[in-house]
Amino acid sequence: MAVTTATAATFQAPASAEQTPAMSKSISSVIPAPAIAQPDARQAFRLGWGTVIFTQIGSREAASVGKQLAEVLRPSTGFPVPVLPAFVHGHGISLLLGGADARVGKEGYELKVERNQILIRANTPAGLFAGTQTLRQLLPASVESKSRQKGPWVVPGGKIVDFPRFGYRGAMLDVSRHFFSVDEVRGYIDQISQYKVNRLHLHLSDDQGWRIEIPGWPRLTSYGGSTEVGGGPGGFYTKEQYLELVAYAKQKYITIVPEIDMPGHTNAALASYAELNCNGIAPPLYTGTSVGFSSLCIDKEITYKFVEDVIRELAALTPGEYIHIGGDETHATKPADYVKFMQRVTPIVAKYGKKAAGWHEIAKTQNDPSVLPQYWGTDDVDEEVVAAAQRGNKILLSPAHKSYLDMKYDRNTPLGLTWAGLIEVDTAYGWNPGAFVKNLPESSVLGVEAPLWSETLENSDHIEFMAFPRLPAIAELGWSPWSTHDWESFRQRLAQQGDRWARQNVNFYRSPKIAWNS
Ligand code: TNX
Repeated sequence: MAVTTATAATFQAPASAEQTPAMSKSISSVIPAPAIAQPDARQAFRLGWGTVIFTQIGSREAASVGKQLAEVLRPSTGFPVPVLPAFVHGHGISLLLGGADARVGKEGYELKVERNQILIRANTPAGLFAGTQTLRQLLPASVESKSRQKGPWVVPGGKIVDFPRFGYRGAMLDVSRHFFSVDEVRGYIDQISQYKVNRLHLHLSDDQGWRIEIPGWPRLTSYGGSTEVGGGPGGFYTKEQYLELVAYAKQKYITIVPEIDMPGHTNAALASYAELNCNGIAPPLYTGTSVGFSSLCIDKEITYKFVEDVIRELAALTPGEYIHIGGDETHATKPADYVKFMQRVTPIVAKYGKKAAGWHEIAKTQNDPSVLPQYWGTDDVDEEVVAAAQRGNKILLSPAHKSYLDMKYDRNTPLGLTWAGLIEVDTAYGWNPGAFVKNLPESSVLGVEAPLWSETLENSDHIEFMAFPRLPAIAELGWSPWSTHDWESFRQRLAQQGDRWARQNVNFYRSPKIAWNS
């Protein structure tokens, strides 16, 4: 077994094959770095008019993965790229279920690139999808163009056996501070799915806006969703729109994790329903960016009727196992009340068949080992999180000074905040989730998540500028084995993404740390 460190230099162009720009890259030149990659300089596959995508007979999902791949390939190559059930193996790209290396597990895949065929094998359609994302990156960047481009369309030869280090590889989008439309969220899903991210956490409520319809509480959205930071019109998702997002994400093997932040960060709800306030008076809507001034009323029974109605609905809309109940920055809730609230609310999540995730402050409120604290601290010490792990809880890592995509890159970054520091792409890449929090063993780490808070972000251009190139750095920390971790290798592989983003119209930040290829 050859474990490469995914350096760009390992590939030698074969004497017999045509020299093309694509040939300067190796089968390991992708993000996230593959677990195991063996370049084979004697092999290379060239896409042509006759290239067919063959998909596992009888699997609708394999067919859908094949179709999604064809939809990337057709506009730029101009080739017809039919997608057919795999009765025959010809000159083509085969997506097959079963028969893969045992190590690939549930989300991994095996990819073989030979002169006559490309073969992706996996145990699940999710694995096939992951394999096709690798394949995209092995083609020239121009394959990402929406219009016809000149080939040749050469894929470097060799074999990959690939599988994730962590099961939870997340991105978070704050759709409360500024609202993002269904199309804007879809766009982000398209982008993050290319880096094998498998969770999208949506921060659906905060002081500035409530963004998801809840039966029986119509003012949450009609009033509570009617504005955003800066006083713009805000918005919200109807149940149908939200389910559309869930289904769209599912096609790309991403599970949406919904968050309703409570008991703090609740001004939008408190403004919508006076009865949720201890004094019975609804505060005005809020369009500023302060935090920590609002709280649900811990001693009122209606609070728990409200919370249960919300959790019941979120659970019904959620195929995944987690509902995120927030719990951060509750400066307007007395510490004892916070504990009381969480101890009452986490069992409601269980009642509807889900597990509770929460910002890491939740760790101090209970002993339930199914709760998932999300660590967002700015250093590597947290005794309460470590104590929770010792009781059996899994921990999700989002250290703010490393993984917060809303922090500025440097002092001149036009968007973003600075409270957790300046985060250039080498800082985002430079930490080991398995050994980051002191005394928190890798076995207790469920995975990583890169949050994108939107106080300063208003549209997809803004989202993209903050997420790229840092999101791929966090995605690699979540997927690739630590043995592949190497800044030099990463920065070379990252440089090759620039042209891909340009072709996809992704408004990325041209970090001066990277020698971009376009
Ligand atoms: C802290 S991180 C928050 C958010 C802000 C974010 C801005 C966390 C759990 N809470 O309310 O949007 O900082 O970076």
